[in-house]
Amino acid sequence: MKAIILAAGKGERLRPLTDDRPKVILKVANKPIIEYVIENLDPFVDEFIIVVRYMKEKLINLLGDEFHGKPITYVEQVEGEGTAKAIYSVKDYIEEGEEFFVVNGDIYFEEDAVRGLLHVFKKNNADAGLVVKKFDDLSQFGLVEVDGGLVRGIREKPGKISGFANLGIYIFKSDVFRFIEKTEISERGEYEITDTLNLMLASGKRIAYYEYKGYWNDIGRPWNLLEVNEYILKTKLKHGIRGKVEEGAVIIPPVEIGEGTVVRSGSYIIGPVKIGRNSIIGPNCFIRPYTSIGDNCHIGNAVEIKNSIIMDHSNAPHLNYVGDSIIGENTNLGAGTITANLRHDNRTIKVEIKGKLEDSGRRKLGAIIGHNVKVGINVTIYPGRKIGSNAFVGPGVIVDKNIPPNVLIVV
Ligand code: TTP
Repeated sequence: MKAIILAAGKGERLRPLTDDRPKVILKVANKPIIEYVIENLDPFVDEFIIVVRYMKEKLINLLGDEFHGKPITYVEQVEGEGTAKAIYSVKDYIEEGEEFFVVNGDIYFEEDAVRGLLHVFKKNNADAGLVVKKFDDLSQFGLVEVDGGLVRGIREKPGKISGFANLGIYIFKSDVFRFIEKTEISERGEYEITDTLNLMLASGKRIAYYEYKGYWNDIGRPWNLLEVNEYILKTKLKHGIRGKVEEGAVIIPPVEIGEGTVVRSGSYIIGPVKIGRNSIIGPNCFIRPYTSIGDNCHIGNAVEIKNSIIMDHSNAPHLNYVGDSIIGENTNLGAGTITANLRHDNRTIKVEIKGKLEDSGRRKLGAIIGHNVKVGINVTIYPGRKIGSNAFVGPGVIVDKNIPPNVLIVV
């Protein structure tokens, strides 16, 4: 069976981290999001087809043309926006009557979701299938209405009600393309696969559903990266030191340290923490739980980091505090630069997403800094503020507003 992975989206809500790359290659716990998707589909499929468009070269260069000996084919999305258009792009790769999985490339889920879906699809002799999960607040999701083991309808963003959410994991047969051809553009200007599913239901097709009880996250907004990072480190991390730890460093498991990394004396690391290869940690730094630090990073003297993602080739080298923050690749924090991660009034932190303020629901959220950023000394970054990729922030700047990419900001 083939798995179609949708990875053509622009990932605008994840700016600045997607300024120069597709969101599915962003690393969580030091591994690209799409690799978790592929690994969890792997036991059930013998071929992967990835639908690409935005910054596709970066994704193709990263994954190459096979995974565990199974071929990966890249297909450019046909003109138009939306998941239905993305799926339609693979029409010529699917034979008449063939069954195939379709999965959003930007979600985190585990194998059981796919196993359960396949099971209910076969058992119900269905024409299509999807995975659902119960949530108390469906305002960000599609509500899947069910009855007698089958789906009866899907309603996008039904408001603050509880029910089954559509998780973006499907099985289709080749006749889905016929229904996509009849799918009309939605209010938000996209061709949506949920509209296609409603057309299928209206014509009497049987759509099975599997209720998944495991962990799932839709990595649409920056703080979702922190949530998934925390989940993976909490549940999957195995203690293992492949680098060098100097005498006088304290490591409280589980901590994974990659080859070539040196942890210098006086560093105090409380797991779960994951550190990649060839990084230099310390001397005298404090790394607290749920932190992922990539390859070739430098975390220096008197630096405290907690609950954060630091991507490859980035540095917090002197007197920094990084809390509940995401730092992109090849970014440097000047000495004394501090991220604030808590409001004095203790209210949840709002972040500007596509021009609108959205409540992250988090009391603690620090900075979201893009790739190739140079931050000067003694910069103070307010909670939930973003710094665009390739920006230069001069010394002493107080970042109380988002900084766009490719700019120079001085006091
Ligand atoms: P979304 O998260 O809805 O869209 P996006 O990835 O463009 O992100 P944003 O809204 O922040 O700009 O997409 C859900 C999944 O479908 C995701 O895996 C990307 C994929 N997708 C496509 O492949 N093609 C598309 O045209 C769209 C809109 C999404």
